[in-house]
Order: sequence, then C-alpha cells, then structure tokens
Amino acid sequence: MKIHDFAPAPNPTKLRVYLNEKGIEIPRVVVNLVEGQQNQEPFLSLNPLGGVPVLELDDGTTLCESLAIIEYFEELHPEPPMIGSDPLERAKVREIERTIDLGVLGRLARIVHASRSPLPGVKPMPELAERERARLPRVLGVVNARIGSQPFVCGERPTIADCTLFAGLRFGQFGGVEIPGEFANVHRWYESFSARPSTQ
Ligand SMILES: N[C@@H](CCC(=O)N[C@@H](CS)C(=O)NCC(=O)O)C(=O)O
Repeated sequence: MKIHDFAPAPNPTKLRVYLNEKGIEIPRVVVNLVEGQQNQEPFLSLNPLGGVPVLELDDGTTLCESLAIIEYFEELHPEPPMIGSDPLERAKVREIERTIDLGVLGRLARIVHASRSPLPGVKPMPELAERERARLPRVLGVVNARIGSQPFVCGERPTIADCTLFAGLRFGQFGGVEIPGEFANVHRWYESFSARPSTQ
C-alpha cells in the first residue's frame, strides 16, 4: 500500500499527522501540485478529481477522500482510539472534526487560494477571500470554546479533530492568514500541538 501525498497541502497533512499519531508508517509517492502532476497521468487514473491524498492498496483499490482513508485506518488499528471510544464520544468527535474541516480548514484553504495561491494559474479572487475571511471568526469562536483549557480539542487525548485543525491552521499560516488574538485557546493549542513529533 502507498499514499500519494504532497507535504505542504492541508488534506494530506491531516492524514499524515493522523498516521504519525497512530504510529503507522506507509510509503509515500509525491504528487507535486505546484508542477500540476495531479492533473496528469498517471495520477489522474488513480483519482480523476485530481486531489491528494490518495491511498492505493496493493490490489490497486484506491481511496480518494482524506477522512475515508482515516476512518479505514482507524478500523484497521483501533488503538489508541482517535475517533472516541463510545457512540456518543465518536459522534462528538466527528461533529467537531466536520465543523473544523468545513469551517476552518476548507475556509482557510479558500482564503489562501483566493488571495495568493501557491498553485500556478489560480487567479486571485479578492471578494471571495474577503467573504470567507469574514466568516472565519464565528467558527473559530466555536472551536476556541470547545478547546477551553483542555490539552486537545476533545479533551485529554488527541483525536482526528486535532489533526484537521492543525492541518488547516498550518496551511493558513503558510498563506499568511492571521488568526485573531482573541482566540487565545486556539493559539495556545496550536503552539502546543505543533511541538508534537507527529507534526514534524
Ligand atoms: N475532500 C478531499 C479534498 C482533496 C483535495 O482537494 N486536495 C487538495 C490538496 S489539500 C488538492 O489536491 N488540490 C489540487 C488542486 O486543487 O489542483 C480530501 O479531503 O481528500
């Protein structure tokens, strides 16, 4: 099995941090997004949508959604649990992970690509960037409150919500998007999570 990956991109980062936290090692193939390899063969035959990450199994089966890949590994390697240990805990972890993915990671990615995308040929769209920027504080407020004084987003141990939040914030930082200082718990969490070996 192997993972088609591009280190700077947020969705592959989410998966990589998850695998590192679990101690799972999988060989990687770099798909250079800046060179446009995601839109060329042989990659397009693996994922016609032209996105990374992609998990390719030894029999040629592919999985092309980061969360589906994570859930697959979580079923194969349930310990330590990173999506909760009982039905309600799992639902709460998935709830906040989806909130973070759609509201923080996805939004920061749109802001970065609409203002100064690292991908060639992506034209700046200042209006889109501003609209997304204006919507960020509300979801950051929810995440900030959820973290509170806890070490991780969902409490005392890391979950997939931490992997997604880290991937989103790191890409935002790379693209020069400032997280307002009022979200002090988010800042404290980011500093602490960034020091974990899984993010290196
Ligand atoms: N929902 C997919 C998104 C995959 C995706 O769009 N990945 C980005 C990198 S974060 C990509 O490959 N972009 C290439 C492009 O837009 O050309 C997932 O979570 O895996």
